[in-house]
Amino acid sequence: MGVVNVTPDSFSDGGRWFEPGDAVAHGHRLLADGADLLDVGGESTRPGAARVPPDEERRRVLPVVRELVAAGAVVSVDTTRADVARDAVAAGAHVINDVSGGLADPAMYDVVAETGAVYVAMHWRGHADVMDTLATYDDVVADVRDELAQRLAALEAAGARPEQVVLDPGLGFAKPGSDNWPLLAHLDVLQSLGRPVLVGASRKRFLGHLLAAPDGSPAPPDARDGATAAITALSALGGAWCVRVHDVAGSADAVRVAAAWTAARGPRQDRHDDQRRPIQDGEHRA
Ligand code: PMM
Repeated sequence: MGVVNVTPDSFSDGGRWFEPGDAVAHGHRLLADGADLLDVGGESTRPGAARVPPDEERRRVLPVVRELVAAGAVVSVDTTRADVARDAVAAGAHVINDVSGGLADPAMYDVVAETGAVYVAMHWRGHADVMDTLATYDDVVADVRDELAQRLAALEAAGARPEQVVLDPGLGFAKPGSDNWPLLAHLDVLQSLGRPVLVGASRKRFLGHLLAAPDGSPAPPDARDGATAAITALSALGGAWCVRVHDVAGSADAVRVAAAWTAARGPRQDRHDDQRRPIQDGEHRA
């Protein structure tokens, strides 16, 4: 999933594709780089960000969704607002990507049920202005799993089909740096809920801290793409359904590496078994 942020203030690429024409051109570049899905968002979720009025969010995302869909792209809309999600699906979006998992807008699950769109339910505890104060966990992996299980149950209660739902641990959302690694290392725990998992690690703060300079200053967002691609490879090996990234080319390569790696494991095991089997009469072994 390639990120198309139509915002003036997203943390890593704010303002670069704020004009609809620039956003559409960026979407085309991401498709050429190997994206299967384009995620169009009009509201920054960076820590501390203020909310965008609904009409402004609509004005930002709908023309871009419409144009990319018309060009044949599979598009998701990154929104926490039910009305924006409904309008984006009417404009051709296939996926609703809701970083609040439905907690920001009580009408969201009705839109999911009524449209039948794929719905990404991300783990979330509060809007960007307060999320850093809500980051207390007993066991971050078990707590995120349990809170996502509640979202899944609430979606079903609202009439959505479980097959519509993709789950996301919400890396960096109400999660300090150290809490992100156990979530990545235990994707299987989220997968135990029976739904595909999406990973959104791209260029996030915890990678800036991992790659900090000797004086402790975090690596800037655009210096985090190598680490992002490494997480893509590991997520693919861990069974993730999708990664949401800014630099699609690096992650598409990482997915190819993971696929080649996985493909090489099975036959090698067979060959070992084959080598251990006693030679039969008339058999030649390489
Ligand atoms: N992260 C951001 C925005 N949208 N959606 C999902 N499903 N998962 C995420 O982790 C996620 C998201 C924040 O990153 P950005 O400001 O670069 O878009």
